[in-house]
Amino acid sequence: MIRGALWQRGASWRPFVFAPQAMRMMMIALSAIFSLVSPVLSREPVLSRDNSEPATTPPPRASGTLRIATYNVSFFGKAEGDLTRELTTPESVQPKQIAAVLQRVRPNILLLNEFDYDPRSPELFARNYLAISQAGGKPLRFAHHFIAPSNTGIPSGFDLDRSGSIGGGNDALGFGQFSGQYGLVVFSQLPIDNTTTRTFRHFLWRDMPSALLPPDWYTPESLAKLSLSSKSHWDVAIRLSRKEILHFLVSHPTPPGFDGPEDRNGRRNHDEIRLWADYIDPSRSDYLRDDRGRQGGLEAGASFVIAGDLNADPQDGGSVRGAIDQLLLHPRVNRETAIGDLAPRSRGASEAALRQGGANAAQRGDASLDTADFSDRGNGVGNLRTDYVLPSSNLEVCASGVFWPASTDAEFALVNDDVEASSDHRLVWVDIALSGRRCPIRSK
Ligand SMILES: [Ca+2]
Ligand SMILES: [Ca+2]
Ligand SMILES: [Ca+2]
Repeated sequence: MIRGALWQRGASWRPFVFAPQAMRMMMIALSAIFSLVSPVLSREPVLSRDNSEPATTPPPRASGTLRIATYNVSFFGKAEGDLTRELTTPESVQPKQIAAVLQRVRPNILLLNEFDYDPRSPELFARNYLAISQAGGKPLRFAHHFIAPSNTGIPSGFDLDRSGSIGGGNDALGFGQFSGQYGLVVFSQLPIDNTTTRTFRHFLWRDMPSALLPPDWYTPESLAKLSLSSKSHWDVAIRLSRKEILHFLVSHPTPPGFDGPEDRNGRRNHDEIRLWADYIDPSRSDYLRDDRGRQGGLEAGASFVIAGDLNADPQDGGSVRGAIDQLLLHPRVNRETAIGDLAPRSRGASEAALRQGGANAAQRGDASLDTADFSDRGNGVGNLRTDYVLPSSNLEVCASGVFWPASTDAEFALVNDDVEASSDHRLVWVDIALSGRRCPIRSK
């Protein structure tokens, strides 16, 4: 009954409607792959599926398009070096599951959030997990990556949370138990131009005009130290051709909770999102200064994709009202992908909200847009849309989706639900047409 209703809804919003024949072939192939070669699927997911439903695993991207993804992978350890040690062997369950998801979606450009900072870790993950077939997937290779330090866990030297003592995660420049916890990394199959790439780790919150700083909370001395970015903000310059750059604008603003009535984290989350809203607006970006001292933002006409776990849902959860609308309603952001027909969705998210109930039942947002499976009980906020891939309005978007399998899909074993298998977030992907190329014809 419920499945039927979901499919009715699903049929109207899928960006692609596949020919039933091709769809069936794909589902049959997928079933075969999963039943034959799948050590990670030993949890015996329910395999009986209605073959007319869209697959969680997206179709291969069309030629002349580029697939861009963001994924909060929850790769954080309890202490410095934990993740690096884990990635040194190819046997750890969580990275195997994450790599299995990535091998299904097969992005060309990828941001991972919550990836503890260590310059050695990206290569270890690439070599020991992505380059090895996981659950029947094809190995996935990225020739390039970008990683840089994060503010998380770096002591500020001030009592930022006003607990009465100095020390611990809440008094760090960004919340974290050790330096670089919850960092980020970008993987790319296209070259990264390191000279053009910019970072905004050191930019001070107080230096943002009309910053939303909590009134009477921070001392002037602490504000002279407190960065706006809780991790870092990077403009990673991806080289599409000799002349063309795609600016991959990545970040991971602090979650809006874990504070008091002063809402210092909610306010910082708002302004961390605002950094990109200002950066892409030449009339508002003059004040920005990157870590190498270069002033200003992105020139008009540049192509960009904003990506990351931005910790803000347009309708539900605890972020400052309008925080994410700074980007979703920004004139330079592709509106169809932000709030229109091409906003990334999944049938699995709708199904999860219904099945899990609790806080989800009282929410206002469209559950099919959710990207994070948060707690639904007690004070839990329920499932939210927190992860975004937002191309600029001058880019043509061909397709999009969220890798969120329904409980009846074979891929369900790859994601957290009642069992912690991989991450509490889901991968979000968007396909864009390369310049001079058009999207394949879409049927609606
Ligand atoms: Ca403190
Ligand atoms: Ca949930
Ligand atoms: Ca929701």
